[in-house]
This record gives sequence, structure tokens and C-alpha cells, in this order.
Amino acid sequence: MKLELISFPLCPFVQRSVITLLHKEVPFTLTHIDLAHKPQWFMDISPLGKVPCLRIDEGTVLFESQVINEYVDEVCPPPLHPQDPLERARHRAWITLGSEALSDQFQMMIAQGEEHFTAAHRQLFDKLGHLEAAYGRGPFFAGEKFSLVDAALAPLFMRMEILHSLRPFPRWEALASLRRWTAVLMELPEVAGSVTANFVELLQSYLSEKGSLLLRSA
Ligand SMILES: N[C@@H](CCC(=O)N[C@@H](CS)C(=O)NCC(=O)O)C(=O)O
Repeated sequence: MKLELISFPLCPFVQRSVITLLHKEVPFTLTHIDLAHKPQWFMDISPLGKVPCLRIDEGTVLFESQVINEYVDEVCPPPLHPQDPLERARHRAWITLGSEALSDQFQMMIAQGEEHFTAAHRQLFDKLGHLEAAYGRGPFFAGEKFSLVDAALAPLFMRMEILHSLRPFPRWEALASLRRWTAVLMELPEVAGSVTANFVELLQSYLSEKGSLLLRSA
């Protein structure tokens, strides 16, 4: 099976799929596009105009990171999703929370005024508070076994640590369990290898381009 993942290097949703593919040791190629200048071939295959997209055997294209990850999980055993339907549904719910939290995090990164920043910050940390309460003893979301929840949350946590180094967040500091979980995930080769070596610099120059408040107070 030939898998081509259409990507943008800074996209956390693409990163979720990269982590899943690397974890499963499934060969794939990455095709980067510039989201500021989307090529026509991409617009033709991406119904929502978003990355990631996964092209399978140069034919069918899947979109939406969670759909891509579940497909990869089903066709490349052993499964990372739980077998029990209720537990599987619970995992999907927390992955959805992760998507919403990524959106809050993005809003916090690009906020142009303190009011916008504060609203995004509050929404993000309210969600993270729920996640902290749902996280068990670790080391992973579901205990000893890495799951698609870990793959979906790792990009959020990676960015949290980078942003925290630019503008310390007391509320992140206080989430002891999430930070322990983050440390475990960042040690994994599939997480460390899911971004380019210059990822921190790339993110910083993106923030700088956007005039991010995170840099202004650094
Ligand atoms: N729900 C989507 C979200 C994907 C998404 O928002 N991707 C962003 C980049 S991180 C994108 O392609 N945005 C389109 C744009 O910037 O025009 C998923 O989970 O795959």
C-alpha cells in the first residue's frame, strides 16, 4: 500500500497522523504544500481545503486527521483504539476535545489584543483542566498502552511546552499530570521525529510573522 500524506510543516493535525504512521512503522511519503498559496491539485483533492489529506495508492483521498488515523489504525494492526465500544467512544471524545483545544491554542498564538488572548487562554485551560481530571495514572492516556489519544494530544502538548518557554503560563505549570504525560510523550521517537529538526525556529518565525503577543512579552 502506497501512502502519501499531504502536509504543512507546522500543522498539528498533520503531526497527529505522522505520529500514528511512525508509531506503526508504516512507510509513507510526505508532500508539503504552502497553505498561503494552495496549489490547484491540492484544492482539487481536498474538499475542505485543509491538511492533512492521505492519498492511498495514488487514488482515494481521505481527509480529517481523526478519520485518517482510524483508517491507518484499522488497516495496520495491532489496533491502538480500544476494542470495547464504550472505551473507544470515550477515546474519540477526548480526541475531539484535543482538536478544540488546538483551535484555542492557535487563537492564543495569533491573538492581536489581550482580550482575544485572554479568551482563548481561558477556553484552552478550561479544556486542559477536564483532560487533567480524565487522565489516569499514566504513563499514557489509557495506562500502559499508547493509543490514538496520545497521538492526537502530543502535538498540542509539544506546542504548550514551546509556548510556555516564551510566555510562562501558571495554569500549565499547575497541571502536574498533563506535564508528566507530556514528558513521557516527548521522549517517544515517533513524537520527537514527527516534526522537522528546526520546528521550534519555524514556529517562532510564524509567531513573529503574526505579531504574536507571546513573543512581545518574551
Ligand atoms: N479538523 C481538521 C483540521 C485540519 C486543519 O485545520 N488544518 C489546517 C492547518 S493546521 C488547515 O489546513 N487550514 C487551512 C488553511 O489554513 O487555509 C483535521 O483534524 O484534520
